[in-house]
Amino acid sequence: MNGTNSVVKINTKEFCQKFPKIELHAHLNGSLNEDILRQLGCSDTSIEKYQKLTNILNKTTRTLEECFDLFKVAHNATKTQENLYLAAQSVIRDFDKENTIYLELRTTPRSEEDMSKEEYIETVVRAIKDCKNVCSILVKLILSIDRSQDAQTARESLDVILKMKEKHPEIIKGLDLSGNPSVGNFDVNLFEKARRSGLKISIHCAEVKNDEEVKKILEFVPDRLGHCVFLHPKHNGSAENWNIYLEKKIPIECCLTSNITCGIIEKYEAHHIGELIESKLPFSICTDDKGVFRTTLSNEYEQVMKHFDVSPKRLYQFVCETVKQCFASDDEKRLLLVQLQDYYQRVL
Ligand code: 6MZ
Repeated sequence: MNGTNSVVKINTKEFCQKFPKIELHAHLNGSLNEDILRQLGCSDTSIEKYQKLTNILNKTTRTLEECFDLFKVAHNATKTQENLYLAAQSVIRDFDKENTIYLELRTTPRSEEDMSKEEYIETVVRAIKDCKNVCSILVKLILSIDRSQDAQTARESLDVILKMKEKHPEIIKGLDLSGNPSVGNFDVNLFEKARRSGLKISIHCAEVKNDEEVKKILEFVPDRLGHCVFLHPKHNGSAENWNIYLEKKIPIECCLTSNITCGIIEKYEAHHIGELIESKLPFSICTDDKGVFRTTLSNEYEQVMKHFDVSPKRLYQFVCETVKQCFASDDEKRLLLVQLQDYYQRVL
């Protein structure tokens, strides 16, 4: 496959498997597959429940509530520090095995009977640090605020997150707003405080149609946005919000299989990543919840190549652009680019 005008046919699946990939939007508990859940001691009955629930995702009509019910199974399996540690490590290893060179893992700190929110974060940080001994992937952590939390709980969560960020500034890089998009709202004050404290911000945006909230989020200008399904006017977004977006050009984390499986986009070809590619707007290709939606990062890259006629060289250019959107340090970004360039010279 040497030369830019190469006409040699490639096996897209294999190519995407080997390609050095970047993942910017992966929820820890949503990334757990059935094998990991079994290893964590999930009983056959709860695995069956998980399978039954994931089957819901194959129905043509399903509600977002049904999709969000799935996370409860994983949450039950990660209630102890020991299981949470194993879960985080296995997710990192999965991404490493499929040649992901950089991962921003995100998770919502929970307090459980035997684990405080602080211990939750400490456990995930430990898993990330320990993975350095066995994996070559670079991993950073984004902590999430669940939008269904009441204001007081969200403020308390942020205080814990900021305290832990002071302790592990080389790992904890960002704050995310996630959770069922039909519940709760975006509290700008909370995110302004986080930004002042040096955290980068990524916010789930326009996963359901809610023009008023989308406007508030865009005017806050987060570092990145998740999903943005109902943002482009072609996808029922308001013209006003699209114009604000065009001024800011905030990178969008695109999760194709997730959006299709949740029933908010009909098929891959209809995904708004098509408009982003066409208008040269910044984006990244991500999995969201590879366990729940039964996907891999290689598969997401493959679907983009197949459905949007993306050549290997174009994919390489997209991923180099994605490096700029990472919450890593400038030195780390330079190293990621070197890894990509090295791959380009050897293979493309
Ligand atoms: C919004 C989502 C999500 O944090 O327990 N989450 N929030 N939209 C989505 N699209 C489908 N997918 C996952 O991982 C699971 C949690 O991530 C959020 C939800 O709050 C879910 O409970 P953690 O590791």
